[in-house]
Amino acid sequence: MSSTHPVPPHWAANALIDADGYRAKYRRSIEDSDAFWREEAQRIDWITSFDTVQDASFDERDFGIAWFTGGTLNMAANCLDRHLAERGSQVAILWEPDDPQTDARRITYAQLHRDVCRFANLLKARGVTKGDRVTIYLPMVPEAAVAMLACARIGAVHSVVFAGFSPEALAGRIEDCASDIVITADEGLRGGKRVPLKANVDAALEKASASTVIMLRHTGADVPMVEGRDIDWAEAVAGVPDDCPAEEMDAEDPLFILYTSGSTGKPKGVLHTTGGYAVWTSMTHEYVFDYQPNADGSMPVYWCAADVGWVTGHSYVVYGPLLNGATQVMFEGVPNFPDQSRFWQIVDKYDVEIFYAAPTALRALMREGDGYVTATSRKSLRLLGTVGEPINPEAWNWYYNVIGDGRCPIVDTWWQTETGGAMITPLPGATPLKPGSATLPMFGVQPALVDNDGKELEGAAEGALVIKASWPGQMRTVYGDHERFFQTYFSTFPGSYFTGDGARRDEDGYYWITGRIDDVINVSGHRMGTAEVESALVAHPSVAEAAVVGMPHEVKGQGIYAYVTPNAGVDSDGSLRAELVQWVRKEIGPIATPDVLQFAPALPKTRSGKIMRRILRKIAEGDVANLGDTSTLADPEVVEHLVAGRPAS
Ligand code: 6R9
Repeated sequence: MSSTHPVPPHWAANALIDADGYRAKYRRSIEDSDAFWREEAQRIDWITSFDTVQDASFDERDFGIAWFTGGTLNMAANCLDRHLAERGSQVAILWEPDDPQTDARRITYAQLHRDVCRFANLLKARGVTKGDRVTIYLPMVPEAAVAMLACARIGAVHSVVFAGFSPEALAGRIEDCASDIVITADEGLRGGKRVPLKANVDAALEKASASTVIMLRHTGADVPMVEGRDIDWAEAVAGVPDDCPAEEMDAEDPLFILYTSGSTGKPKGVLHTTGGYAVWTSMTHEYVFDYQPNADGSMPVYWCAADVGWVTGHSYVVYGPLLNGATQVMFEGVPNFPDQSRFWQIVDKYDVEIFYAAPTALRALMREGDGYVTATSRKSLRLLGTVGEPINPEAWNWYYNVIGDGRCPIVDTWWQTETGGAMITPLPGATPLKPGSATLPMFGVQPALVDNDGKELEGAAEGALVIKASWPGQMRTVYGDHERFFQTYFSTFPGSYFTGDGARRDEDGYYWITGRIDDVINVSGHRMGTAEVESALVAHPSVAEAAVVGMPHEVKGQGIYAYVTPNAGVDSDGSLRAELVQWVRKEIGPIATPDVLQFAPALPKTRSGKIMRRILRKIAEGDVANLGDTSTLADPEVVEHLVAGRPAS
C-alpha cells in the first residue's frame, strides 16, 4: 500500500482552509446546508437576490432540481465587469501558441471585457437573442473564451464542440440543439499540424443547417467563404460598438449545453444553468486550487491544460478562474511539441504556480524519461492537479517527485460533465494525500457506495458511487429530453444520482475511483460511449454487427477494443481493418480510433440475444482464463473462436 503524504506545514498555515476548517465547513455544508450556501452565494454579484436556496428532489414523484430561485445575475458580468475597477489592467489570459516561435498574447480583463462586448453586439446584429443556441467549434485561442462569454452576456446558450470532432459529430450536435449559428476558425494548430476547422464546418452544414458562420482568421489559410452565410470575425467586429449591457438572467436560465457520451444512444446535451453553476465553479476553483492573492497582492499564475471543448475547460479555464479574477495560461498546443519539455518550458516562461492536467498526458511524458523535465526549473510550481481518469500510483509518484520535486501537493479531482465541478478532491491545506485516491468530498457533496440492490454500504467498502443530494453545480436536464435525464441518472438507484463510476472507500473514509461501471470507456480522459463506436461501425456497408469494449492501455488509461462481424461474403483479410479504423475516425473523430479491431464470425450472445460484454471485456483484457460462467450462451463455441482469433497487440 502506498504511503500517506501529510499536509506540508506551510500549506496548513497559509491555505484558505486547513484540516479543522475542512471538517467544520463540511459538516455545516450538510447539516446547515441552506445557511452554508446562502453565504457561499455571496461570492456572486446578484442583480436581484434569490428567495430560495434550493428546491431539489431526486424522487420520481416530485423530481426537479433548482438552486437560488428568484435570483437574477449575468455570468459574463460576474467574470468581467465586476473586476474592471480593481483589475482592469491585470492579465486575465496569457496565451501561448502551438509554435513557440509565434507571438504569445497577453489579454487584460479590460481587453477581454471589450472583446466580449463587441462580439456580443455582433451576435445580436446577426439575430441571436436570449435562449438561442450557438455552436462554438474553435481551437484553444482566447476567442473561444470571448465567444462563450459573449453568449453568456446576451443570454444565448453556447454549445462548444471539441475541435477534434469530425464533421459528422459536429453536424449531429448542431442539429440536436437546433443551433442556427456556428463560430469557428479557418484552421486550428496542434503540434504543428493544421486542423481544417472551416472545411469541417462546411461539411457539417451539408447535413445540418445554420444561417450564419462566423470565422476567426487564425492561420490565414485560404478558405472558401459562402456568400451571405459566412462572415469574417475581425471584419465583422470592426466598428461594432463595445458597449453591450449584460442581460439579466434568472438563476435557472440555461448557460450552456455540452454534449457527452453515455452508455446508450447518441451523446446527450448536458445542460447547466447560471446561478448554481456560477457559485459552484467559483467556490470549487477557489478552495481546490487555494486560489488567493500572493503576499505581494498579485494573483498566482494558474494553468489548466484542458481544452475548452471539454467540461474541464468550461469550469476551470473559462468560468471558475475568471469569476475569481485569476491570471491564467491558455495553451493552444500539445505536451510534446516541439519536444517533450514543452509543458515545463511554459511553466518556467510564465512562472506558473498552479498546474492542472490529465493523467494521460503525464503518463505519455513519463515514458520519455526524466531528462525532458529536469532540463527545466519548475521552481515556480506550488500546486499540481489532475482530472479526467484515475491516476495510477506510479504516475502520481512521478508527478509528485519529478515534476513537483517532492514539494507540491497534488489535488486529484474527481468529477464529471454532469457535476459541473470538483466533487471528491483533496484541499491542499487540509487533506493528507494518498497516491491514487481522490480523497474526500467537497463541501455540500454527499457521496455513498451502494451494492447491486441499491443498499447503502457502510465503512470501508466497494460499490457503485452515488450522490445522495443535490449540489448547486449539478446538471439540470438532458437538452430536449428530460425523461432521459431522469432515466439515465436517477432510476438505477432511486433517490440518488448515479455517477456511472465504481469506487472503494477505505478505513479513513477516502474514496478511490475504480472507473466506469457502465458502457462508457475513458480514453485519455475523454469519455466515449461504446454504443457510439458500435453504431459508427455498423454504419459501414461491410459490417453486420459490432461490439466495443474498453481494454487496459498504458498511456491512454483505456483503449478501444472493437469486435466486428463482417457481412456474409465480405473479405476481412484485405484492407478492411484499416478502412474501418479510418471510418470510425471520420464518423466520430480521432479520439474514437479503435486500438484493436478483431474480426469475429459471431459475437457471444445469451439465448435472448443480448451480447455478453463481460466476456468480450475479459478477452480484450487478455484474461481468457477467467471468462466466468458461459453456460447461458446460446453458442459457447463462439467464445473459443474469439479467444483463438485475438490479435497480438
Ligand atoms: C471532469 C471530467 C467523467 C468521468 C468520471 C470518471 C472519470 C474524472 C477522475 C475520474 C478517477 C478522477 N474521472 N476525474 N476518475 N479519478 N480524478 O473528466 O468529466 O469528461 O464527463 O468524465 O471521468 O470515470 O465519471 P467527464
